[in-house]
Amino acid sequence: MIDVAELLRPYREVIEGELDRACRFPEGCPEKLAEAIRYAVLAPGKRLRPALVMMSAEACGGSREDAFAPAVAVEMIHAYSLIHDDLPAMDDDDLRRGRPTTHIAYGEATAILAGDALQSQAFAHLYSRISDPILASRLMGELAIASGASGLVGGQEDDLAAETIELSTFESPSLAQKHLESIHRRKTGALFIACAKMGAIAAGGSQEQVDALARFADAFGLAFQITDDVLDFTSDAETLGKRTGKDSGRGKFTFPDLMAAQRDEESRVELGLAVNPHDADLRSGRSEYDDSETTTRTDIDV
Ligand code: GRG
Repeated sequence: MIDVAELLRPYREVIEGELDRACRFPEGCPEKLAEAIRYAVLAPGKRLRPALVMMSAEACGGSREDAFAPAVAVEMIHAYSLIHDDLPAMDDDDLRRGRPTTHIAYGEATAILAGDALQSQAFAHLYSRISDPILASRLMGELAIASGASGLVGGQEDDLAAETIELSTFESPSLAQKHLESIHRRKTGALFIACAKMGAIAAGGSQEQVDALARFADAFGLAFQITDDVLDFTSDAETLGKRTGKDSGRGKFTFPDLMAAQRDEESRVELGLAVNPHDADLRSGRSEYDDSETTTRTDIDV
């Protein structure tokens, strides 16, 4: 089996040096804000997204160095999203990466501002590090679209709304699955896709290579989120009865909950109790995604 931590280690080490240098701000940045930014960015993370940028560059015949600027920029966007996600108005979490969240350590206002600053810094970093203006604008475009209203931010908005959605609101489990996948494709997947594309673009990869890596990252992002949901589910199961909104951060609209609902529906079909028009799909075990270009069967056993 591949030791993922070991695979990521050299990428993590190199990018942490780059992140450290990128988060030393010139005069004008108040000390407390700079400290909060460094606290959030340099906290021990897996650096999965920067690694994906660098690996994609290498897959297209480039070097890790070619990908440093977009790798730093995407980790800045990721760090901002984590700071804001942890705020009381969102997931209201006290711990992140094994230590107090940024708003607990520096106060809510400074945490919001640290996230805001990181968003701009990501683009400032690309602007200042990439001398070819066409390359810089392509990279900035990919990152802006992925992190914007129809990507990360839109996915987060729908994810927050989903906390109060009952699965029974949907006409069928397959429609619920479609909505859940759409949330994850934007909230988590869009940034992974941007990583793969930016790495390929930075290395001068062909459009075919960019597209192929984007398809890989799309599937990877969804698999990552399903795994995250399953880990949440199993850790909640361990603390049976102690799950609260604040602890879990999510309602019952997750892949494990959805799979359980689908299984219930299948049992009803087998017993001849279901009257749902989507029952035919359930009987044949097909989801609506089976025919799409980016097939994403997700009937994992949990
Ligand atoms: C606030 C606009 C905005 C978006 C927030 C990041 C995010 C969107 C939500 C975080 C909630 C969460 C746990 C989502 C699951 C996927 C995810 C982004 C996990 C954290 O990423 P890792 O595991 O974290 O790569 P590290 O700490 O290793 O960088």
